[in-house]
Amino acid sequence: MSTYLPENEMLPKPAEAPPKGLLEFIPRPLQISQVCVTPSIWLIENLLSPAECDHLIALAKEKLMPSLTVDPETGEHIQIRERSSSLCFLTLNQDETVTAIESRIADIVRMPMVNGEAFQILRYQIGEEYQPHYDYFDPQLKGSHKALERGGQRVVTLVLYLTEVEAGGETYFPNVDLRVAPKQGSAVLFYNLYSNGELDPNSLHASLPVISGEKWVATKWIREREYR
Ligand code: PD2
Ligand code: ZN
Repeated sequence: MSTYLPENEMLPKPAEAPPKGLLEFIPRPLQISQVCVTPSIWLIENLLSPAECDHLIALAKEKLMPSLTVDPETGEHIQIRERSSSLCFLTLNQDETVTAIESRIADIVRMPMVNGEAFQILRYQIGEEYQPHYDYFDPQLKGSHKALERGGQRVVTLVLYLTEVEAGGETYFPNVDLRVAPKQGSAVLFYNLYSNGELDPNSLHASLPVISGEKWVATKWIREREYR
């Protein structure tokens, strides 16, 4: 149930485009704009307050570990050379602030909060990156079956920028040569599937190496169904 949008704007259709323009969200206005049609990429400015960004970083700071990814062969979480950051998994509804952010995101994407995976908080230091990859699970690969059993595909990805980065660290979509520069409190949202449910190969994306400074983000993946 929305705490932010009027009832008649709450039409929870999976993979529907988020509402465009200025939304009078509580506690502050958000600006949502589409920056690419295929793949469907959206920029959300002012999604988090500076205090919320700092809070997410503080929750993760002491518990960082090398970043893991899902092994396409086995479905297990493994460390790979292509992803050289550190991460911390939060839990769903970990505290009031996390729940408020999760609820805000569910309102924007018009999908149930229970379809969301818990936040991953990532820290990239100088030279660290995530090379081009897909967030969806390729059903042809054996390891994807285990990942898909729980909630189905990752329909939507949100990367929430928790800090500014002095240089580098952009989120990059190589097939459309689009870069999104981190800005504290903003997020990039993109669909990994077309609205008919087919995988969108143009959703290929990367986190470019940090050149100067440090990059902190929170990622949120939203599944087709309840993630439990
Ligand atoms: O940190 C990013 O910008 C980023 C970009 C692409 C993170 C991910 N993918 C991810 O964690 O999947
Ligand atoms: Zn990704």
